[in-house]
Amino acid sequence: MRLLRGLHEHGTDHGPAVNVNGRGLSADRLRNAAAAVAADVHGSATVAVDATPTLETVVAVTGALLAGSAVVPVPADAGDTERAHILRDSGAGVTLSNRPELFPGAVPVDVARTSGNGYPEPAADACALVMYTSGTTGNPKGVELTHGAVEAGLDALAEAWDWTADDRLVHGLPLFHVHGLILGVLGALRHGSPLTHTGRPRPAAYAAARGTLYFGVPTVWSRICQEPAAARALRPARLLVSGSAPLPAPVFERLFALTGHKPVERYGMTETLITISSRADGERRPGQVGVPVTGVRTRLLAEDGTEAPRDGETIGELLVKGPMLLRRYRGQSAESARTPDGWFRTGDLARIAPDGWHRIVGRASTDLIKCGGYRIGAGEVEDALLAHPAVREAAVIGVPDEDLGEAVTAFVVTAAPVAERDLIDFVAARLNAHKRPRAVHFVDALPRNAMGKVQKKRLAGPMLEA
Ligand code: MCA
Ligand code: AMP
Repeated sequence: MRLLRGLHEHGTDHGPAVNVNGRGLSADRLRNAAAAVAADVHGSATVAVDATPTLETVVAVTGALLAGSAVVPVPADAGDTERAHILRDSGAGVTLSNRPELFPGAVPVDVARTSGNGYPEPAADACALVMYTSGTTGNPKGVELTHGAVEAGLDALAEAWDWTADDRLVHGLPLFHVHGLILGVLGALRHGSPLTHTGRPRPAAYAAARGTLYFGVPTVWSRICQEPAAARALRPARLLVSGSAPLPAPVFERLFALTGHKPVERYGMTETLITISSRADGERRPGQVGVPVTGVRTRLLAEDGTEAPRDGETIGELLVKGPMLLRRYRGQSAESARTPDGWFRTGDLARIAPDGWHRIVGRASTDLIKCGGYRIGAGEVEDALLAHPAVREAAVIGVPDEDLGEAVTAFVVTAAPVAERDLIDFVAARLNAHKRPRAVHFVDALPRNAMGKVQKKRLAGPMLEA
């Protein structure tokens, strides 16, 4: 298939095409195992995949794509409410999982099975993936990405990063988001570069993997810098890439000092894939995310809706346009995902310098939190807390955190005594572990304005210190 063309060009003599947490498959065996999955799911428009960090997930996703189905990765640690929402909202007809206790009736995945069946090539405008991601309020939304969009997004990165079949890609990111799954697995299969997925993104595992191209979120790079021996083992690599959240300038500098590499930083969203990046053959600047990748144009909108100047000073909302944008949100019209002339409003605040370099300076809304590179909606966590019988009111914010970027932090007014630990576990069990608050503060009342709306800015200051 076009999307995974590197997998089909791979011969048998290249060693494992994919290795996840110590278990590998050659390209031939991956093709055959995926074809067996494709035979199981063929005819299902939408297929959910229990996206654990395993070889089974790679085979399941590849197989469902071969069959022409749209793949819905379900977070490996999804709690009951989140799992049920994704399965219902996506309309998935089949789920691929080896955990029937979580997914009753799921079709199991066996990487040792083989089939030689072939399937017709999906159209470029057919949906390849539906990626669930948080908004400021309500349940996560399904972002529909077509085959054409994913191909364009991955090819733009190959161009910017000189990413070829000669690279050996290493990362240990979750297989249910754009970064770990689309860039980190489908990118390797499209560009034909062997992949080592380390199971978890631990510094020692990155060091041992001996890749040429490494992906990480800022928390991963910061933890690698805290283990200098692991960081130094990355010196022979070709390119270290950071994304999903802002890379703090001190981490950039420390990584350079330890590894000899200035990391490439790139910016993107689930809805747009990666739109801005520094380049393998170009400069890298701490605190800046580079220039638009092939096919992408950007705009800055001032608060009054006029075009903001590209003077490196003026801050505006960033808009992006390009062939890798989402088709629509699941269940919504295509128009609701774009401006009438095709731009996507990112909700990120940026500056653009006269030389075209972009700097992301924050988000327009404080209600989207980035914790360890995960996008977490404050409203979703508040709803989960309010479902606990002891919680009367809840407000959630992101508090700056050296390790995680922002830490999900909750303020609650309770109707009955409850332990902080119980509330944290309650959210982890309903939504997922990474959305759990890292701290819960018990307060007598939430600060509200005259309209009754919670004033979150006041939570971040004095109430946190108290
Ligand atoms: C802890 N754990 C719990 C609880 N407390 N489980 C249940 N209930 C609890 N109360 C478990 C967790 O499940 C986990 O288990 C372990 O304890 C550690 O949890 P945590 O502290 O959350 O993990 P961490 O070690 O701090 O994780 C840091 C991390 C992680 C590895 C950097 O945040 C991460 O993988 N981030 C990547 C996010 C990402 O890929 N975002 C891309 C979005 P166990 O370890 O066994 O699971 S795509 C995107 O943003 C765009 C397109 C882009 O630009 O890329
Ligand atoms: P997600 O939908 O999980 O893909 O999160 C997208 C958001 O992550 C963007 O809207 C940004 O706020 C943030 N983000 C991604 N990459 C970067 C980066 N390099 N610098 C700053 N923020 C980033």
